[in-house]
Amino acid sequence: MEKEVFTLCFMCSVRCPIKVIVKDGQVKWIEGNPHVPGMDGSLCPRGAAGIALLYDNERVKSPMIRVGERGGGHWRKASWDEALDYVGGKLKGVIDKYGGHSVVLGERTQLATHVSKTFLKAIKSPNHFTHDALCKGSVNTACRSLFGYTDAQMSMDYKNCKQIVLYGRNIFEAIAVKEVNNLMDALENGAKMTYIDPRVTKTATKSQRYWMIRPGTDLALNYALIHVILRDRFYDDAYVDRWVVGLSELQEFVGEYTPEWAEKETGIAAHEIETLAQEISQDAPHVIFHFGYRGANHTNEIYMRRSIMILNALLGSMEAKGGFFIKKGPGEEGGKPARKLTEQKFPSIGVPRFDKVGTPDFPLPDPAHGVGQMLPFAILNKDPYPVKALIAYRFDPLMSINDTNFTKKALKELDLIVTIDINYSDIAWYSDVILPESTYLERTDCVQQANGLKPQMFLRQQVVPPRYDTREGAIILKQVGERIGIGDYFPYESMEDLVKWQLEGTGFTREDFNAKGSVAYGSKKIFWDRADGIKFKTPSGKIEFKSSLLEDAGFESFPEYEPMPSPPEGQFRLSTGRNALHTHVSTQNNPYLNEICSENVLWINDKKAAVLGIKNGDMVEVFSEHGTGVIKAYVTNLIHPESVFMLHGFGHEAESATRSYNKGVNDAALMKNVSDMIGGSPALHETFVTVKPV
Ligand SMILES: Nc1nc2c(c(=O)[nH]1)N[C@H]1C(S)=C(S)[C@@H](COP(=O)(O)OP(=O)(O)OC[C@H]3O[C@@H](n4cnc5c(=O)[nH]c(N)nc54)[C@H](O)[C@@H]3O)O[C@H]1N2
Ligand SMILES: Nc1nc2c(c(=O)[nH]1)N[C@H]1C(S)=C(S)[C@@H](COP(=O)(O)OP(=O)(O)OC[C@H]3O[C@@H](n4cnc5c(=O)[nH]c(N)nc54)[C@H](O)[C@@H]3O)O[C@H]1N2
Ligand code: SF4
Ligand SMILES: [Mo]
Repeated sequence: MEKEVFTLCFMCSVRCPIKVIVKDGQVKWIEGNPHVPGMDGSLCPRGAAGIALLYDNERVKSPMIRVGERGGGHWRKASWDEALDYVGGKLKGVIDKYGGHSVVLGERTQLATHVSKTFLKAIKSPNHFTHDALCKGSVNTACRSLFGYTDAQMSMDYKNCKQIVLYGRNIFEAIAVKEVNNLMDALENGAKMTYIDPRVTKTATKSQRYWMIRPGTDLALNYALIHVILRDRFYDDAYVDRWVVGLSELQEFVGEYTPEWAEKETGIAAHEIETLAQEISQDAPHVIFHFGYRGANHTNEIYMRRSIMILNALLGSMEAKGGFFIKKGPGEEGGKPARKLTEQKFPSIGVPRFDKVGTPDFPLPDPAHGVGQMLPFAILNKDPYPVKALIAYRFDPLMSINDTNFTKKALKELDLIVTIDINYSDIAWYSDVILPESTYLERTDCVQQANGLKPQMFLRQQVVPPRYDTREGAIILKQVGERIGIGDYFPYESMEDLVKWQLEGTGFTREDFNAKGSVAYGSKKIFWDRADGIKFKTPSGKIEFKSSLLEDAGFESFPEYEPMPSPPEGQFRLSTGRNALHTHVSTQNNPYLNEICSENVLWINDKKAAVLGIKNGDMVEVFSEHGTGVIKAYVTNLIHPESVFMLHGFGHEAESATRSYNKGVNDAALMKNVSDMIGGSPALHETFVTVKPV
């Protein structure tokens, strides 16, 4: 018997809508949901490898309780009752002794995030954090400082853009399928792409203009672009007049940042900067200066991300066709969003967060996400109070927070580490208990509220029953909750119950999702009127170049540019990123993907390599003051001489994941744990490394 199920991919967090074909109980085929514009039946390589995840026999197959030393790799199988009782008992002990706030839950934002937040609120812990700060916290803060919306509340109309500028936004390798398809359509219709990166990526090869920028100097480039646009009055006068606060301050500030000045800092010719400014303003407002997906590079990241959005604002691209738009929610169509468990009443908390977000020490990062990389500091310094238990839910602090040795040292201090994962991740390997979740093809999940030009809801629905003794995350947390006396906050017995509860009052039913996997609140695309109808959420109701968010917290709107240091002789600035074949730290053990890409290599400039006596394919030692690794060199002229690059997510330590164990190098083990202390992102590209032949 054959059936078709419409659901959502989860080989990465993009959650592309997919169609899955099941024959005789086996998943045979996955493709992009043909009912969803922009998917067009397509998938990325990771999405196609979802079948290999389902049938991977190296997943975590039942609850596991550690025996012996933490990280020693000795486990015993446990029943769910035993594992849940064990976790409940330990958690209760920690909460009774140190208070609910000594428990931290870190997760990759996902559909059941409202369930985890509920769990923490119920135990009076403010300490929920997501991956967001580690990925793009400074983009989030930059957007709030200008528009009053987070980056996640905004998006881009790729399909209709006429020019797009990408700052290391490697869109054709760091993939979201709809974005790729829509941008390809735009390019086929004559749109122009400018790509800026110290490394020639696949996206660089598809662009009309590529600039091999000196690493870390994008802000200087943008100040020069802004300089030209203001000097030559290329900006959209009427739009800026209506919507912008602080133009004259900006004008005065960028006066000294000429293209000739920027050429010296960035290595990009002044006349090229002039040409881009002129050319792109002719296509305004149908232009996108992309604010970046991963905005976690340097300690001044918030200002770099602000500079990108200032360029968009000057050319009037907010709420323009082919520009940026603010995502519209169901309220725009008179509808109601899906319910969340966090709408319940909770006891008040009364202590600050472990990362001090929201206090004068760290006022601006988004408290809805927190700043995860502060966890090792909070644990080791017992500041603001002792943290004693960690629940890692679809998140791996050992590979995703920089300076793995330092993070490990901190985690040693904890009384309890519980991991909810599908794989033997490094954090699972380092935990006390692993509670295995069913994979996305095996579970129904919470409703996805998908705001956009057209507000919609999507549903991840179970395609096949779990192959092993695994459960859904929202059920696991409820069952732990029942053991510590907070069960009443989880008013459901199954995921089907929870979905029905979420849909109450929306006017839609569970059955409405069967035909296409989604429901829509209306049929038209909603753009607000650019002349007078844009609802910015800043205190002024305008785009704040001169930002009240920053200035009220004691920070400048326009800080002077500080030159980016070149690495000392013999060293390189280490940078990191993705390719199309892997998701962060998750997929390296996937049988299909591992077969095509099983280890990372170190990109190094050919001239620099020659001086060091390194040939293509040689094994090299790469080290920083934090860690060391041995990796294969990829010697090429496709990378700037100051930079070396490695893919993120390799060098796994979990031995049970045999295909990825000890393959390649973990970038996080080399990088230092420093942050943009205004915006909230870690500064992933602030580490210099030495490279030596072995
Ligand atoms: N050094 C360095 N650090 C980085 C980055 C970098 O490039 N270099 N990138 C940063 C960025 S941009 C991001 S977004 C973060 C990402 O950081 P993470 O969120 O930690 O990384 P992921 O690989 O997305 O997922 C982590 C875990 O989720 C598990 N998982 C996958 N699917 C499921 C599921 O269905 N259920 C459950 N319970 N678990 C599942 C995986 O097995 C994996 O262990 O890392 C950031 N940190
Ligand atoms: N296949 C795949 N796709 C993904 C993901 C995945 O794990 N795998 N993850 C998703 C997530 S969570 C994220 S955050 C995005 C990340 O998406 P992106 O931000 O587009 O991609 P990264 O691969 O992190 O790439 C960073 C790029 O920045 C370049 N770079 C380094 N230094 C500089 C510099 O100083 N200036 C400039 N302009 N560029 C520089 C690097 O060479 C690299 O090519 O991808 C998303 N899509
Ligand atoms: S981008 Fe690829 S892996 Fe991510 S959800 Fe879409 S198809 Fe799945
Ligand atoms: Mo990310």
